Amino acid sequence: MSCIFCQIISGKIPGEIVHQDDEVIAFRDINPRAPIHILIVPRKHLAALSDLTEEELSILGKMGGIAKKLAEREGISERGYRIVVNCGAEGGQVVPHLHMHLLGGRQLSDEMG
Ligand code: DGP
Repeated sequence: MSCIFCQIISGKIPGEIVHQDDEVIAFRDINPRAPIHILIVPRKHLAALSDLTEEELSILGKMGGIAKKLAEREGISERGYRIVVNCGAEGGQVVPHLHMHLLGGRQLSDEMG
């Protein structure tokens, strides 16, 4: 099992887990770009958004709902936050396991890329 996120999901390597259910896990990013930087990750190894089948797309709604709840729990819901899903090399995806970034706790740049 070479995927770093699969290893966190299975408990082989540690992660600061802030949410888990039967389909999705969320943990703090090891290299936070904002005071709150959480990764929301499906347990199933899905490589990237571009690889999802029609049936698999629904996981994004679940991940978005968890991001919303985590933002509330982390106290950034009213101030605002950003959700990012990088896809592929030019999209800046480094870890080839689908994930959603939840970023907040400071004024984020208006640059989108
Ligand atoms: P992306 O560029 O969208 O593929 O973002 C991957 C993120 O994963 C990046 O912000 C750093 C984070 N990351 C990489 N390895 C680890 C790890 O071992 N543990 C944790 N918690 N985060 C990691």
